[in-house]
Amino acid sequence: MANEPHGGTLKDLIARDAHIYAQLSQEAQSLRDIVLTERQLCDLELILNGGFSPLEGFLTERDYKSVVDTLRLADGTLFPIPITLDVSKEDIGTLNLETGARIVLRDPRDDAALAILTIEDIYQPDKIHEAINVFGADDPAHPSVAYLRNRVKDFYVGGKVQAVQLPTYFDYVALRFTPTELRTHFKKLAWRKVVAFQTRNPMHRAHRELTVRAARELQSNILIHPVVGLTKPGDVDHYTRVRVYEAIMTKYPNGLAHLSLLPLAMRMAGPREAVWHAIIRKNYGVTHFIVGRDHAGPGKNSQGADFYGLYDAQDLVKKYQEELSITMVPFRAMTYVPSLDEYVPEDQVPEGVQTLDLSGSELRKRLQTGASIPDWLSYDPIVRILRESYPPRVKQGFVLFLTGLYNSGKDSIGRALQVVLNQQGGRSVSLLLGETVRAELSSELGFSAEDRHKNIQRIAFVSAELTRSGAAVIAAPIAPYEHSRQAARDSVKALGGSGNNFFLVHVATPLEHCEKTDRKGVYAKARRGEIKGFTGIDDVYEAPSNADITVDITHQTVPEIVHSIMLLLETNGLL
Ligand code: PPS
Repeated sequence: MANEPHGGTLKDLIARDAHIYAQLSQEAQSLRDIVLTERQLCDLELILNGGFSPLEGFLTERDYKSVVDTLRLADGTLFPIPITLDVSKEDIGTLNLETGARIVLRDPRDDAALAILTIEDIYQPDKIHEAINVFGADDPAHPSVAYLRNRVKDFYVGGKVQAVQLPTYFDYVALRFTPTELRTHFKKLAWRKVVAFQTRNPMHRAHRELTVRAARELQSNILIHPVVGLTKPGDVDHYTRVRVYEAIMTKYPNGLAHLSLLPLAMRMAGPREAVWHAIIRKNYGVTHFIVGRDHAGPGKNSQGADFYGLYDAQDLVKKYQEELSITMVPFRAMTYVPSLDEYVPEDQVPEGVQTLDLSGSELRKRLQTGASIPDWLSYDPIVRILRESYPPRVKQGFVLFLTGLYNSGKDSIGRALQVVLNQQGGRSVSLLLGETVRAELSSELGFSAEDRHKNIQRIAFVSAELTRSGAAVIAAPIAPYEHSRQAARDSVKALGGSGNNFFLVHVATPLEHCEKTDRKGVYAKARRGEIKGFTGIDDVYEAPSNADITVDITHQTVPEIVHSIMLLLETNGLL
């Protein structure tokens, strides 16, 4: 039988309000609205589906203060994380927010009306106090403290919500179960004991062994319950992770385990978060919950120390074990013992026996270099999925951004590079010459400072998109301004590859040579004033201060230049 919900009743607001659906959606059309942030959307979904039972809305000031100070709602129910709806002072004015007002909460992705909130109060939180109490320190190295400081608006709106509908998803829909659906599923399969495994990372063999070991000890079934809402910045994206989870499910004995996705916005609040996770799992009908080492840990603080002790989360859950009425299954880190071909909790490894470990950063490095990943660590299909999403450097896209004066030789170098890279193979090669871009993308732009900047940002946008798809991009505009080139570098960097994928090549051929060899007579026209604001003549060219390589066709041949650029790519692991 599924576990009791937290507080005694599952607050499935969708089911509760289904009979007034037509009335609520009609009313929603005439109310003012708040378009939710991504995090508020995750929170609202779990309020609506009962995952946050006994909450029926966003915390009022009384509940908020009580949760922050005592880990309990004002009525004494354990609830360790404040679930709040933040708005700005301007929002309060323009939306006319006041006690008693009804307001629609909308999905930011499709504007769908999800719920109607009746405002009970509007209050100004003490964010520093919240940071210290909930996260342990007002330290912006903690992702949720940074979020609180930079993203959370200054006022909170408290009140209950009525449900219109759950957010619509297009990804992994069949794997998204609400608490009610999961409870029905457990009932159908006659699962009486279920141990849940929370994760925000790809799963490997250690996780499979850990969960099976727990099931064996408890004689239970397993719920793999990964977070697909918001996790720690820099985590593996959820698309990749879910493919990994689907692959690992095939490694469990048939009928032992079930995979369901949790649309939670994590706070990385360590011990408090572990208690919160336990409450959520209880609401999903789970009876046992695995808490491992450094559960929901945010990493290092600004002094380089851990925010929480490695087993603090286990201690706090233990403290509330009785009233949580979900049994914690504490786990030590697992380590591989080759002589047993088995993973064993680190505190149970027999004395003197050889063990093997491979750190997360070593695994990332091996993915990056394409080096082999041992069988004892993972499974082939999982490694394949990760390699697909995180291709090694030799498969990643990059941009060679050639900047220089008109007729500096950058077009000839660009064309030669295209041929050499095509000969090398392995990537599609795109050449974006200044004149091509001007004709195809920027035909309405002129040569004012503003238009030149716009032109470069268009090149940057296209280059970043191509790079993301693994192409080699050679761009060769004049690009006379440092800030435009820097913005282009930033656009490509924002893709977050595993190394540098943007190379600024300064074609520093002196103006005198560019002018002397200008067969088309463009410089001559500029000198005569027939072209105004011509780069190098009566408009500025800011020489790059941070070029990755500087070349000059008065000193080097085109093949020599191409060779030096290819060596730069090789040094960066791209060839
Ligand atoms: S920029 O500054 O990066 O946007 O310039 P770019 O897109 O590379 O364009 C260079 C081509 O435009 C012709 N042209 C000018 N260049 C510089 N300054 C002025 N005022 C100007 N007016 C026209 C220049 O001759 C290059 O032409 P192509 O077609 O490449 O020969």
